[in-house]
Amino acid sequence: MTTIAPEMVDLYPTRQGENRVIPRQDDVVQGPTDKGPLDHQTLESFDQRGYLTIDQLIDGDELQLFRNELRRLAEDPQVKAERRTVVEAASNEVRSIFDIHKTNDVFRKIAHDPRIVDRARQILGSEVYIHQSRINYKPGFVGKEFTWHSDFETWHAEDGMPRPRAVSISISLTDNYSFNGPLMIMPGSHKHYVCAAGKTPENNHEQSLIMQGAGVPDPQTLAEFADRFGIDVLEGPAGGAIMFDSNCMHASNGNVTPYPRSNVFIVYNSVENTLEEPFAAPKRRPEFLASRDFTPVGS
Ligand code: 6CS
Ligand code: FE
Repeated sequence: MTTIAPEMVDLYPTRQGENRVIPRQDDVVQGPTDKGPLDHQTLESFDQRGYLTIDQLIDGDELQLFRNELRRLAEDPQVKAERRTVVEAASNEVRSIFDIHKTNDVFRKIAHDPRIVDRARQILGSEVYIHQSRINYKPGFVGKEFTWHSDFETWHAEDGMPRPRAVSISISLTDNYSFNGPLMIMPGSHKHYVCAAGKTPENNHEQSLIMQGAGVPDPQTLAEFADRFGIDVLEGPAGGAIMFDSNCMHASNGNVTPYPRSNVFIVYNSVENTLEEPFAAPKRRPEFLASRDFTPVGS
């Protein structure tokens, strides 16, 4: 009997033609409303808006520990020279450091913290593993923007993530003001998937992590989305966190103020949604961007 490799069915085709918008084909909340830290109302809001906020997830001492670690890493020339460290184009200041849940004890601990993982399990309705982690610095004066995009569109096209059954958390390590480049989300946009135009260049991540090109929706689609969904600006004090669906349309402006906007960003993917081969890219991205260790957190 011949076994046929399971067809890679592409439910979310992108970077294969013109821009078009299709409906999301997966439920947003896949877990139970009566088992887990999130109550029915919070889950309902997450389903509708695509995100939820957690006030003061980390307290003063933990926050200071993270900030000290953030500074130590940014000043370590060895870390700066690694491939998983991305620097700002003009200033050469550190923009992001990836894979911190695997390489750093301080951030490994928070990535496995039940206060986060239990929320992710409940939203995704399964055990979860960590797809990606990063610290974003967005330094004062020179922190550049992250243009509008859906993370899932990139993870589908370039990492082979089949469905949008992943959730990210952004933990603020500095105060997020309206003026220093806070996260912006179009609430409700996660229920629509933008099939982007264009093709994924070879080694796209070497460029996209500084300024994303492939996968960014066209201005007309973004304008229609902004008119339809509005734009929420996620201001809030350091220590707070935002959990958002992998397909939310989101962005953040550059930072010309003296006040950095730093955060820890961790992505939890369902163990029932593990990576296949890239759906629209010449080859896989490095594992510091897309882990292929699907071991469930906490096992
Ligand atoms: O390419 C990625 O995986 C990363 N890019 C952005 C702008 N957000 C998600 C993710 O960290
Ligand atoms: Fe993103």
